[in-house]
Amino acid sequence: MKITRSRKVGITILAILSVALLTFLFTSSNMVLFDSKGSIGQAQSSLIITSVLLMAIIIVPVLLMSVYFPYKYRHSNKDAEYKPNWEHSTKIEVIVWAVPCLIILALGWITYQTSYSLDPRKEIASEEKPLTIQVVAMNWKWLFIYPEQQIATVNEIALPVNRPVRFLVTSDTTMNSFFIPQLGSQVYAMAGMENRLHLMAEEKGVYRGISANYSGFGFTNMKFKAHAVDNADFDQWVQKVKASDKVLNDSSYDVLTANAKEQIKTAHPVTYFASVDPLRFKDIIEKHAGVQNGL
Ligand SMILES: [Cu+2]
Repeated sequence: MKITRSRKVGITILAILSVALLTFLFTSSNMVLFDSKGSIGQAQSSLIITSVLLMAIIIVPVLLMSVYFPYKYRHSNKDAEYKPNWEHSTKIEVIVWAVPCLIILALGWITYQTSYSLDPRKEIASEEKPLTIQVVAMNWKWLFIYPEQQIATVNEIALPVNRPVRFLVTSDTTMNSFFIPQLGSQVYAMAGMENRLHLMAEEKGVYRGISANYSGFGFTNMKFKAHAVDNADFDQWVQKVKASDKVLNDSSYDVLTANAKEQIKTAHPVTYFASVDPLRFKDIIEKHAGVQNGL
């Protein structure tokens, strides 16, 4: 078969476009997963890179050969060796079995190690005592309770840098996923149960928080900001929240549950609650506990 000239031009353009797209994707500053500001996130991005490079040991030569061999042994190339009866090469067999086996062993070992070392439930080793933040996914906003500080917020958190944070995550609605991409792992927020996630910010900054699991009409408004600040600024932020004239009690919680439809159009504004009942988080989980047990 002869490749027509116009087809050649088409293939060339396609190749150039793909390379351009890849270059754009890899240089765009929006690759937050590879621009991690947290200890967990850094370990995860290097895990992704290591795995891709390991797999590239096979993929890259195969891609090159799949272009090179058809080209070299094309019908019109009279110089290429022609061996219609050739059927076995021990050398090739050894390479095509040994290399992938070694790669799978390496990948398996790395995955085995990191599924323990990066377990979201595992506490981050640090001299600082972890800060606890209880996270509640609601329709369609995030409620955060700081049990030690006795405060609560909607759609905003602050956390001290270089201090581990223990997130206790649940949902008062359908399943969501709590995710601050620049700090690391996401974890599911599910009604009737508490999931745990340990993260630590290592650099000051404002990080985007999202739900990574589609949860209905107002999903797009389930966004929050995580402010990683130094200790003094964190205390100041707590004081700012404590100065609010709102408190989180049964009636204000009911308002949060009831105004869900408004969040289909607009995001719930950042809200501070100066106090919160200590058992609020437990009550939210227990409200749904029967559902989990199939009752
Ligand atoms: Cu689950």
